[in-house]
Amino acid sequence: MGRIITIGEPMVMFIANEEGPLEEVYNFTKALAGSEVNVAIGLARLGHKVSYITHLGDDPFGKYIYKFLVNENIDVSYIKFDNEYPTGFQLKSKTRIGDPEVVYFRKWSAASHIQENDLKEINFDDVNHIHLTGIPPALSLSFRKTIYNIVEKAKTKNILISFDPNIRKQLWKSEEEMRSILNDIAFRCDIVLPGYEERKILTGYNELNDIASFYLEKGTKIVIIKTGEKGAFVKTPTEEYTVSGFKVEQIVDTVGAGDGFAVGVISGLLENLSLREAVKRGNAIGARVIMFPGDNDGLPNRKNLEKFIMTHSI
Ligand code: CKP
Ligand code: MG
Repeated sequence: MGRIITIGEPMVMFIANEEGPLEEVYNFTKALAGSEVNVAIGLARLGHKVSYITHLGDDPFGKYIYKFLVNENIDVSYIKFDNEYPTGFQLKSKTRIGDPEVVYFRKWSAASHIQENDLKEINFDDVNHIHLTGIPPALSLSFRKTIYNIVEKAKTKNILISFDPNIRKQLWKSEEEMRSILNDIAFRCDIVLPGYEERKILTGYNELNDIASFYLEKGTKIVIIKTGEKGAFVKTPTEEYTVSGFKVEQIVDTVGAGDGFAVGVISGLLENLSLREAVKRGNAIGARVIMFPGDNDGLPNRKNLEKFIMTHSI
């Protein structure tokens, strides 16, 4: 099945137990957040070998995250503890309508101090897939350079790279900078996975076909646009189609759906499923994730994935 590498910033997350503005909430549940770490967890639960690269503060948050990842069977040998900078954290509100409010406390975090030098120790020899997102390039210049460096390394070794632009406007200096960096990285990657809300901001286009062509014309090989409950739209230089979504009885929390989707696509491709079947699995995992309050607690093991596909197909 091969080995996967992903890199990012994990955070402790406090999920509000009560609805309403975050400043009025008294009770929170502690959990783990971070787009790339969610993907690592999902892939490991399906039995894949995943190495996760990050820096953690030498503090209780960092230790909690480290233990969480060890328990999930993720390779933590490239994780470094930093005794100068802390582990970041975030708050997430509880809501019945739309997306929850997310507030970060991550400026100057240990992970934002990741630098190109950190890649020197990494063994890329048996790596088949690298998954990246648009969050690390927003966190610091050194992390941005590290992402460019990993893309270059992957290219010289013919490793497939997937990229989820994951727009987080509050982390960028300007929308213009965000757009140009995220698209520049996307053009260098093999698979790009934009979200429905992200499409217009990144490409200026509204139509799925135009958005996909925007990336394909610049070198991306596969574009998969997530379209929420409608499923996903896929375009490659030779074909284009829609893959329908899954039934969701009750939306509990929308965060993490995109990461669940990436888990399905990546694991499917590594297991030699057709692209269509891999996207179908992505839709299933994304749908399951939003039925849970945390960002990764809905990521299934193999048995739960099979069960979900059987019971929730439309
Ligand atoms: O796009 P998604 O809802 O799948 O991403 C969720 C993650 O890393 C979440 O866990 C959060 O901590 C973050 O994205 C972020 O930095 O916003
Ligand atoms: Mg996303």
